[in-house]
Amino acid sequence: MMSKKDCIAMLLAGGEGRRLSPLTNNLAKPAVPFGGEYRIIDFPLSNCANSGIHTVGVLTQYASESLHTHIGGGEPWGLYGSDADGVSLLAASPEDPCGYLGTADAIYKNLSFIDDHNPDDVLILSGDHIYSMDYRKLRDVHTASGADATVSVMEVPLAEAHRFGIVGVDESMRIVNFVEKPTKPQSTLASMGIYIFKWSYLRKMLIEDSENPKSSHDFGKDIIPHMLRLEGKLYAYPFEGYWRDVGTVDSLWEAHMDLLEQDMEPHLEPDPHAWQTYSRDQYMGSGRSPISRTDEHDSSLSHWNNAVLGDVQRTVVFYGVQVAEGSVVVNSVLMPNVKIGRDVHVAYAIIGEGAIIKDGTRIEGSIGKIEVIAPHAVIEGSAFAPSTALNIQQT
Ligand code: ADQ
Ligand code: ADP
Repeated sequence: MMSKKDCIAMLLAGGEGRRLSPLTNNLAKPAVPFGGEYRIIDFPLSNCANSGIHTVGVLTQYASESLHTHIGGGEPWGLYGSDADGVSLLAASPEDPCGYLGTADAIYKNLSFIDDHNPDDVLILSGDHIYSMDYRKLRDVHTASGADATVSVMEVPLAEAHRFGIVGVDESMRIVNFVEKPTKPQSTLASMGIYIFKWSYLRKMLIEDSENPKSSHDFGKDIIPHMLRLEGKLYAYPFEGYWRDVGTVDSLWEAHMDLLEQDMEPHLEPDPHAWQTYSRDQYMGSGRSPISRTDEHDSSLSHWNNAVLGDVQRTVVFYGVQVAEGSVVVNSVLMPNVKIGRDVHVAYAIIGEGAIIKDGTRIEGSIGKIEVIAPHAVIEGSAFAPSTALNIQQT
């Protein structure tokens, strides 16, 4: 056994990401590009680094190579070093035909990894959230209340509440009820899917869950409701910063548009000097400047090494992007190395990494129905019609 740890993090990154399709056709959801120079998983990994959590297990399964390549030895986040510290990639065993059955099963199948570190507490994180959070504050509240588990929560719009686990609390913030993704939500206080558990308690819950043939082995569907049935000490921690689950195309687009709102409160990185978001591309010294707001194009974010000759407005432009003359791009996201020809019109769309949009193409989505172009697709035609009607060649 290695030396005893106060707290380690387990980062769930194995979901298939069907709701982000086609961006996740060959890519794990946490490896999807975000914000001009990052991948989604850079946010929880940077939060660990900034919160002094140096031992992180990353549970991968679907399209795991894309994540393994990105994370490597954890160097960009400073999460490397001795055997006891750093990032460990914990892929579902290829010999196991079932793989990780659910989020709780993924942790259960790595009991011995956690036991080796012998932590007091285990932080369970998701690979598809954009936020900056100091996990030390969550842990302080968890320790002070003596809880078995503490769930980070925040208010969400009523129209979105059905996408989340919805919690009810008493005046001491103890959780008294929890419904996973209710069809008719009774409240708007949502679980962020970020939990801290006493390891001795979680260990017991996971073993019980593994023995239950009716369980789907998921934290939201099974573990949290089971804890409440057993009257476990489950508390809520109200988070007040910026946080978004970007598991759907619309929420991924909205989080990009949030980046363009300079005055929005709360903002993603309140103090960029105190809180750094790290990424492999920066670490590799790609020669790219940090993302910056372009003056001439109203409220767009862009890298200097793009060739943007067309009119690009309210759009996040990743590196290596080309937009030829006569083209208009508004309210959109152009992922790395997108090439847009002449006289193209793009609105309310996410254009996947390396896609080629030929001269004269029109791609137009709307709020609530964002158009998505698959990575490396070659597109010509009109997207007033559904995207399936486009002439799409996969390269
Ligand atoms: P969801 O977001 O639906 O709800 P889900 O996407 O299933 O949760 O899982 C969260 C994370 O676990 C994702 O990063 C995903 O990639 C990963 N994951 C999924 N299945 C996995 C598996 N078999 N092995 C490894 N990793 C896996 C959860 C909670 C809700 C809460 C929302 C907040 O269940 O209660 O409101 O998060 O976003
Ligand atoms: P995805 O659902 O995009 O494939 P994950 O693989 O991470 O992403 O799985 C998330 C969980 O949410 C799965 O258990 C899936 O069954 C469930 N789910 C899928 N679509 C929806 C939806 N529209 N609303 C709520 N939950 C969903």
